[in-house]
Amino acid sequence: MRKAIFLWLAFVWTVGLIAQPNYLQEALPEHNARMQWWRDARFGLFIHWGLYAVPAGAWQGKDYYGEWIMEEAKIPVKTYETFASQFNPTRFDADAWVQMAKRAGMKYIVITSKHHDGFSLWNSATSDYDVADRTPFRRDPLRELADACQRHGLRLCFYHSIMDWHHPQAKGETFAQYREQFLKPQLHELLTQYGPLGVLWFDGEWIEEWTEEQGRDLYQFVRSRQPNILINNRVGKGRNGMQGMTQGNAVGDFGTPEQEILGEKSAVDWESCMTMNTHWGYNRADKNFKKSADLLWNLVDCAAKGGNYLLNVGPTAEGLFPAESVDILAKMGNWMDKHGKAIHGSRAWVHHAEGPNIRYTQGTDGTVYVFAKAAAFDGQRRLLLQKAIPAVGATVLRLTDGTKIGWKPTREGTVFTLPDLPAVDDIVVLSMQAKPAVLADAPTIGEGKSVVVFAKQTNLALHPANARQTLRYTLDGSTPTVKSPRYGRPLPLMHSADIRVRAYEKGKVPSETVQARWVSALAGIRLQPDPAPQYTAYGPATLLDGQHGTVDFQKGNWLGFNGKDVEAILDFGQPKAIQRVMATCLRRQSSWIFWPTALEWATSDDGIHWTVRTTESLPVADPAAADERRTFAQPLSVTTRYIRLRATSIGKCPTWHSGAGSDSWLFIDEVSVE
Ligand code: FHN
Repeated sequence: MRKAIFLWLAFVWTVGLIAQPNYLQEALPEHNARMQWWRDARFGLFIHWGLYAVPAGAWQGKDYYGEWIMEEAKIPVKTYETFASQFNPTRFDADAWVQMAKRAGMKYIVITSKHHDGFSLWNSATSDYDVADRTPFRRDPLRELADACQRHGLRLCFYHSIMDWHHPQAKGETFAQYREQFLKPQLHELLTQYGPLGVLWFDGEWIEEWTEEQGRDLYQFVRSRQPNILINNRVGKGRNGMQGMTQGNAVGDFGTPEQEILGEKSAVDWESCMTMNTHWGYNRADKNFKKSADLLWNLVDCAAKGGNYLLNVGPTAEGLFPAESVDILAKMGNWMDKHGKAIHGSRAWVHHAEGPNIRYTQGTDGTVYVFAKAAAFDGQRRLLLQKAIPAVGATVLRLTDGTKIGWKPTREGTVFTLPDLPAVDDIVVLSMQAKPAVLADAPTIGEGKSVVVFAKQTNLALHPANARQTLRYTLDGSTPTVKSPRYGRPLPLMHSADIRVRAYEKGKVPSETVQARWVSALAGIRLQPDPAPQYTAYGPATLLDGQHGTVDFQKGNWLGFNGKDVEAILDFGQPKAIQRVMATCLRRQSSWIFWPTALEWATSDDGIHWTVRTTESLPVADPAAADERRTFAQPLSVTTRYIRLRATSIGKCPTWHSGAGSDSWLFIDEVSVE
């Protein structure tokens, strides 16, 4: 009899394994159905909560840590574990948290079930390093959140770290045991005991023990327990760094840009996650909170580009949202109360933007929504749109109060007139039935390069997309209008120019503005290695274009190198007397960008035989270092035809850093001489 039962169970288990669908081969209709709620949601709350809230960012006289405090402050495991006895969030109220999120217009909550520190924020049967066994709190906050989300109609999701600093087997040769005997059993608990989950949001996948293959296996594992759950692209190894989008056919249902928003619209699902201040976990000293108006614009920008916005709160060890976060959520909710229908359920429209201050979305009923910052208006009450053409007789409404908005077609586009001036932080939203304007095709500047370096003088040729076009241009970086100079024949250039060109064509809206920077430089440049694909700006000429990148490094104008030294050779074409050499580098450690350890300058008359003239050692990276762009200058009185700069990268992120052991970044711009 026993044998028969065993054979039956073995048969059932085997059939179960064989019968498991391959969730990686999901048909598009099924995939779209599964993504639907998430695409409609557009807006979610991220919560980083755990033992790190006890020190609240402060340790041994420094107060700049966050959820990485154990690693960055090198707190021994046994010492860190003592935080558990101090974790007693008696003021935790799951309903209050969920209602604040709901009131803000958020549709899902992603909370850290386990962050890198290995502490489980639920009553885990797999580990006693959890909130139920190690803290005076003893309750199960994830259970209470699951119930509260059920009551208030939000989706509960879990952030779960693959990397684990606490589990003794979670590295090296024993990693497989950690994965099979700890990571998966814990996920099984979360997937079978807290009801239907919206998303499993993996993180910490960058460790060398983790592979794409293990990610695909884990994806199947999770989906086999909750077939309708969504899983981000950090389950595997396909994430493109902080830019977050999936490379190749790597596993995961959506991309995860972090602390940044895609520059363009994407037809691929993606979600930008961001902090309200500068820390994910609670930091008592961090009062650097963003304005609610800016966070709302981030949400609008994400929705316009077809993405979601996951905005983070780091609760205190008492179980409270910081007062600033409560205030921000309330202010965002006030705006979402009136304008949420332009976000929730929306999708990207044919045109997602019109300049920096106007965005578009489209509702499922076809309604076009226009989001306009106060800066989009002409200082009066008028707004000019070129990319949306209201249907004849269309009623245009301002969502704030349902006011009907007057509009009229003009040669430049459609002019909308508000009854009153928008306030400086307003985001005005108009709804209308409209069709996308047909833009004139964009012209080309020269050979289409966005930066051109020329010596002394050159001719600037502008090319229309077709013979019906008239080109209007500027050379000072301003946006061309019908009143700007009309292009006729190649323009002689003796100085650097910020070129902007628009094409005008009868029956069409003027083209997008095409721009390029033509630099009258003293030198040609050779660079090795090539910069990383995502940080090539305008190629090597970027180093000579006279424009410095900023700390907000995604805005281009930096050349980024991942884990590599850099060599740049300037050729003046003939011997040149110089006095000083300079190079500008970026430090932004939260994005794994560090200054080089040294800058070496050499000269040569033939580009083959070099004389090292000077070597400058740069400040050593340390956790307290603030973001900074700095130009490093060295006196160098010499007459030479060639200058060579060698920048030595730190190579790997330092041991105290969140990316410890991973390739660091070296960002460089503006190699110049005087
Ligand atoms: O190391 C984590 C960090 O602590 C935080 O959780 C962010 C949020 O997505 N993810 C990792 C850094 O990329």
